[in-house]
Amino acid sequence: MEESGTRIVAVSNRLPIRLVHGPDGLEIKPGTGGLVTALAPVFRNRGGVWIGWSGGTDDEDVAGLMEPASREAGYRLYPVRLSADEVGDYYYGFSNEVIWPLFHDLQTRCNFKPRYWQQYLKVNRKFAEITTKHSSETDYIWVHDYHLMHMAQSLKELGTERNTGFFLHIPFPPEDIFMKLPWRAQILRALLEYELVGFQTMRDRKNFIQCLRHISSGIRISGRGPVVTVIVGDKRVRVGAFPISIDHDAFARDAKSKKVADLAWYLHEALPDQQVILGVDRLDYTKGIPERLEAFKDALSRFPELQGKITLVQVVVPSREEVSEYQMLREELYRLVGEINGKFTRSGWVPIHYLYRSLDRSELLAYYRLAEIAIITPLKDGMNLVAKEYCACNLEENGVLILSEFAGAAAQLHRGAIMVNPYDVEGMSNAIHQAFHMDQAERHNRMHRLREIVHHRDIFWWVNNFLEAAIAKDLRSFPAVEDYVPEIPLASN
Ligand code: GDG
Repeated sequence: MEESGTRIVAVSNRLPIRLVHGPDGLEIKPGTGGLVTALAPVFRNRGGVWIGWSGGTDDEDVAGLMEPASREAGYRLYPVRLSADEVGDYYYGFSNEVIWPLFHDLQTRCNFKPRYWQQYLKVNRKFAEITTKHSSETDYIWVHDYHLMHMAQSLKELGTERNTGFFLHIPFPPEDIFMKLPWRAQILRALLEYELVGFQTMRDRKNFIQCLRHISSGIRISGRGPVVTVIVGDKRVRVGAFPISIDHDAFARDAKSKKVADLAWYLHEALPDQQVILGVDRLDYTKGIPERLEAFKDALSRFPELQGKITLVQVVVPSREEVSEYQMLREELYRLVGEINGKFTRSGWVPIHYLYRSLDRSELLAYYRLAEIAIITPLKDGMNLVAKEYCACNLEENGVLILSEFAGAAAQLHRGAIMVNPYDVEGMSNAIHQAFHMDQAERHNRMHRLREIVHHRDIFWWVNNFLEAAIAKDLRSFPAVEDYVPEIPLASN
């Protein structure tokens, strides 16, 4: 490589961009989802590199789009090209039909096809080859998420010496669930090839260490606190809990802007004398959306004083729509919303406003600002950034957060939120009732507490903690440069 000194090379399944077919051919748009929200602001203008799949298939030539995209992003982007077969078996297959459901404790949804595993290995190797090409020995390779658990091992198999760290954005399951994975030993051994393995919560870290005991009887733990060293045979791996977060100040600042404030006022004016209860989720069966709609229906039935006084705004962002399970969920949601609105709607009041699309950032922030209650009830979630974003944008500190016990965010936010079991429809319905009637003083106390946590434990705190554990450095070693333009070497692909 042409530069010396440590650079951070992020590697994730997807680049932080989306390819969209526009009137003039392929166009580049910012990516969506938790990983991008969290990492993009940290990487901007700091001289780093991001390697990932562009989202298209082999036949689409995306290399030419990377230069403008890199300039726009403020770091270099290098695409990994995948064939349609690889996308089918590595991404939709192994990642999303095996690891995603299993790690969210939904093992009955898993499809353990052996050919998925073979493609997973092949694609991890492909990522390792491209990372080898675009990095040097002094770089720090920071691999993200469940699609790439095998990458450090693939790098070693290629003879590439790099300092590597891994962060798992989704939960790590308890041993009795993890052990169902036919490739459990290979995955655990592959994770031990990283120098540092990070999880969202202490519970995930505990589950991982518990699973390691199954492949080796002689494991030892040294150190205390969130990051410990695990010694398995001749391997020493640092293993830590690093709860991911958001750029709190950017959310709070943008929520305060006139544009968002005006939009929030305008949207709430259309719902006079209502408390708005807000749900925002990617279309996913882990997010507990049908159970939440059932709970809302139950609340309207058991607490009739809520009728005409509360409106659920449920935003569902389309995701993985090519997969039949996601199509079925989409249909189920339409059916449930139709049933509830059909039963309760009356002149001047529609109980559920259902938005099945992605909102632009201002609109999303306006909903965060105007909602008196947020209801975030995943069946299981690595962290859940929406919960933190809602708190950051609740400038008046009068909102109520209803939060699932099984979101990673619960470990930090449980004292200020109303905690619920997302499988307990009546319990969630009681929580809606409690939130609706909560007085201003209690709302303020709880929300103030929540906002303090999100403010102090923000995304910069998270990155610094990880880098500190990984390379004994923090972001001050990678200062952001105004108007930074990443150099794209010619023949970059
Ligand atoms: C994975 C883990 C973990 C949502 N709707 C819109 C929109 N969003 C943005 C939110 C938020 C992100 O998408 C969703 O993040 P989550 O954390 O809630 O969930 P996942 O996408 O499943 O993320 C998760 C995360 O990784 C990070 O480690 O927390 O547990 O599953 O940032 O704001 N953004 C826009 N319009 C929308 O309509 N612009």
